[in-house]
Amino acid sequence: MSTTYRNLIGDEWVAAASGKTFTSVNPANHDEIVGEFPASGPQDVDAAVRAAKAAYPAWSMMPAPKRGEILFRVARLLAEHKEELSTLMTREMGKVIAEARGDVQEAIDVAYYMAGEGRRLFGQTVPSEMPNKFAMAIRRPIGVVGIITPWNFPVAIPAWKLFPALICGNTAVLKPASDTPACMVRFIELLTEGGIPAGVVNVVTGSGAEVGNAIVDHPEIRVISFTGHTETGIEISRRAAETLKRVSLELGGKNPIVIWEDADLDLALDSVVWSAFGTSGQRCTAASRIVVHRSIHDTFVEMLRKRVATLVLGDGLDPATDVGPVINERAVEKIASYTVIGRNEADLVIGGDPARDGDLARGSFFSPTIFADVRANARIAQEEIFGPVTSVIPVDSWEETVEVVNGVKYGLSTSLFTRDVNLAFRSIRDFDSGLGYVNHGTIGAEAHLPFGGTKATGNGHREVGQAALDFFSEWKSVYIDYSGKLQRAQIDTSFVDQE
Ligand code: UN1
Repeated sequence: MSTTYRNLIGDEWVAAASGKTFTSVNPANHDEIVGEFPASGPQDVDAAVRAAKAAYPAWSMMPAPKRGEILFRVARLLAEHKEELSTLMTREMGKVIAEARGDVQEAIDVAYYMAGEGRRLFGQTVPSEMPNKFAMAIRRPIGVVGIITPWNFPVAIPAWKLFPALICGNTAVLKPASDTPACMVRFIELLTEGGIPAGVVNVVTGSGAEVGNAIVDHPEIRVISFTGHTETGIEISRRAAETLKRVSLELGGKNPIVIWEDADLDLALDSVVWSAFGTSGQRCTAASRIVVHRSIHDTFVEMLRKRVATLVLGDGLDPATDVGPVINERAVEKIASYTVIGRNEADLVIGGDPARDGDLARGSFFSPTIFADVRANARIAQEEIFGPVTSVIPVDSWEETVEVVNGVKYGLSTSLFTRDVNLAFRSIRDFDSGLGYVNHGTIGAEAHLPFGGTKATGNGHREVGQAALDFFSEWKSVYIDYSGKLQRAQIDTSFVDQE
């Protein structure tokens, strides 16, 4: 089943200069090796940057609507290969097949959206302060961008970053997470089949220390877009400052679903289970805190326990599976270390341990876990666990709710279940986050609105939607004076003075 994959540099698929390799394995079955990949280093990154630089003049000069036409073709090709890519994703990353299809669909959606931007890429035109003078701002491409992506959305997140970068006229060097390189390589193969010219997109697989750092340090790369751990993001920011790169960071979350006493509890239950245990809790937007009015705490915890007890763990390709594996054994250990902490901080309702029964012993599984009666400042309610673990936190008032929601270092996604329209609007105003939901869980952002968060979730940038165009283009303000004489801005104010 295992395949040998290579880096894409210019128009060639090549091994690492060192000849070294690493493998990726199926997290549901460690005996299944998905592929063997180049363990690349700075030399490979440098070759990729040179290829991206060489491709830049032609790609950036191609009219944007034409770049868009290529992206339309790419979108259609991704749609044709949706099932194949989704199956590969489940084998390599573990998420259940329905979710893998959603991941690929998100890439298709972004491809269509950004393809359409080829005919817009709107700039600004404004009236000038002076007579007989024209003023406008246009978008320009920046150059070679570096894209470093995580394993939890191995196709959607590369698409979020790459398609806006391409439509703006940039060329790219991508590094996938070491757990999911096959998804990236297959995705990029389809892009080249769709007609993205050689060198416009380059892929280098390998470790963060070897490949990631070389991308961040490379003087010819002007922009870095990264999704991953907060500590890594801070380190990237620091390193990238040396070469004055523009950096977009999409980092952690500790996302709350608030369930008010008037909420539709059945709806809230469905949404909590989906937001907390979908993707085995390995989403930046996962609901890892369930903030409930104390009057319904015990009722809701019991509803949740009963439902979670029915969830079936297993291989994501099996249609009976509700919850797939976590990404690897290191993740199992990290999650287990938090459930040890949690047992001392709160009531364990269900789960709490790695799942090793029968076939599950072949992979990296963790039982869906609920803690109840959790204090808002407990470690399990403050730190990102990135697994199928959620904490139910009781509150007594709306003021306390706002304090609890905002009382974490992250600010990605927040949600409120209520029938009270006034509270709904208050939550949008008062919850400090980049995504706000009402009567909907914390996951499920769409491709054409900005995605990102406040505080330690990032450094203020947003992905997808129009916001992504701002990140991947440079503004140029243009003034055309057709008065035929010297007009001094801010000095020749006679127009105003005459009044
Ligand atoms: C993530 O949470 O890591 O909003 C990305 C969602 C998806 C993307 C999530 N569209 O759940």
